[in-house]
Amino acid sequence: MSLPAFDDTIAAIATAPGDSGLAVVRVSGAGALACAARVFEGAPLESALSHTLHHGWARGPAEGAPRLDEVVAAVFRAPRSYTREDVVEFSCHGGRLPARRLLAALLGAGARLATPGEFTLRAFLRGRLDLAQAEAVADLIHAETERAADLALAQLSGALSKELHAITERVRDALAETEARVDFAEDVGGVEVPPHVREAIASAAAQLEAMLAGSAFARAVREGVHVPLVGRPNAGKSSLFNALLGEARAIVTDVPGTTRDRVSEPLELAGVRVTLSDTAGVREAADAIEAEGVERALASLASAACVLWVVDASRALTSEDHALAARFGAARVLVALNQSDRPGVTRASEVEALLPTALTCVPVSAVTGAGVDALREALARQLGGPESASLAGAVANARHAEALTRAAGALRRAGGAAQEGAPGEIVALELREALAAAGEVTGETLGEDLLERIFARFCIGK
Ligand SMILES: Nc1nc2c(ncn2[C@@H]2O[C@H](COP(=O)(O)OP(=O)(O)OP(=O)(O)O)[C@@H](O)[C@H]2O)c(=O)[nH]1
Ligand SMILES: [Mg+2]
Repeated sequence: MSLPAFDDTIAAIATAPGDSGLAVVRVSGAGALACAARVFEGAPLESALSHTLHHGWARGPAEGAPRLDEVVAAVFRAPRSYTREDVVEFSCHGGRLPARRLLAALLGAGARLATPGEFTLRAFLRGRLDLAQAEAVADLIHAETERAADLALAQLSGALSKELHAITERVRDALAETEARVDFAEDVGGVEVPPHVREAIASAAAQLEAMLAGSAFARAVREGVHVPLVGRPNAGKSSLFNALLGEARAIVTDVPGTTRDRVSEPLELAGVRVTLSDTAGVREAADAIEAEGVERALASLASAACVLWVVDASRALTSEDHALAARFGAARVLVALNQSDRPGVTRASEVEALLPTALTCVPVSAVTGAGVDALREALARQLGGPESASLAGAVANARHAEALTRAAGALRRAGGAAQEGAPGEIVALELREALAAAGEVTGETLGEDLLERIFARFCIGK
């Protein structure tokens, strides 16, 4: 597969199907105005000025074809359009048929059906957006929290690109100066990298690393996180799950081993979409069904960035708690010291002693509701971001984080080599590698297959 040729004219429905007041069908390409004119009964679109609206009727392209809908055509002439090509956007009626009939008419008039994301791909290929901005379009469409939408909008308006550009410009300057010294070694006195260039490299690396430091929370905002509730049978996981959600979603009984299957529900915390899962109590299972549930509970630990460990503080810790604590791995652990309405037996310090990393323990009662708000707040803090943290310029995308980590690594190696007095060629090699990696974010250096994969995430019509 290769990128679609982009000198032809494409059309697609830009709005979601279903009952709605309006739908939008758009056409883009050198032939967009001619194609739109063939299905439009109204003012002559081919001679219409840019940024004008025209009321009229959509109809089939054949001579004498009947009207299909009453529409408004918006004309955008290149390069002042979303794709930088000639574009016509028809607003027609919503519902199942009007937009589909209009699209069929446009295809009959010579347009090709656009591939997913092709309008935005064209905007990227024609230089209206860089790749990080184009990806933000899909992020904005898929955003499920206000904060995720704000993050996508900041990236769309170029906040990330601008920060990166400032860094890569410094690296480019350092590279130019290093290469000049290599090329004219005799004239400028030796091929070693001078101190001010070394400093520029080190500070560019530090800036990239600072951007990456905030990336875990930005990714949580963009992608959402999965938080399983785990613990011994009867600790009160299902009760606490229900209390956190504010509804009686999972079955609660006093029989240990009540929960078998994993039950998941979404919850929004600090602008992050959290998928909370209630799981089976971990113990030596009594039957095959429970054993499968315990297996699933343990499996949920593997993919979780954060775990809510529910401990019944009215009972002593057992070897099962020790065994469970050993399974947490790299996940951040938040402890709910549940059943705090009953006389306490297990103290926070005993639980903390089970894990090598620092823990936050919050006393709660799933039955009285005491401490549940504090637990919600602790979980929000655990997800990484203070409520007020600015996400402008944040690295929210795993692909970006990976590329920038490589760029920072190459800069560190360049700085190290320069420090040791290595020849300028070696330093230049690493600097070029850093620029190539950073360029993958903005799309300056990217293969076609990767572009295809990125734009395949889009919906048709975007
Ligand atoms: N007093 C008191 N009882 C609680 C509290 N939380 C849960 N319980 C009771 O403890 C029993 C077990 O609660 P569940 O929520 O089903 O416990 P679980 O951890 O989901 O248990 P399994 O699904 O068997 O692993 C029920 O009778 C609850 O009413 C609490 O904070 N205080
Ligand atoms: Mg349960």
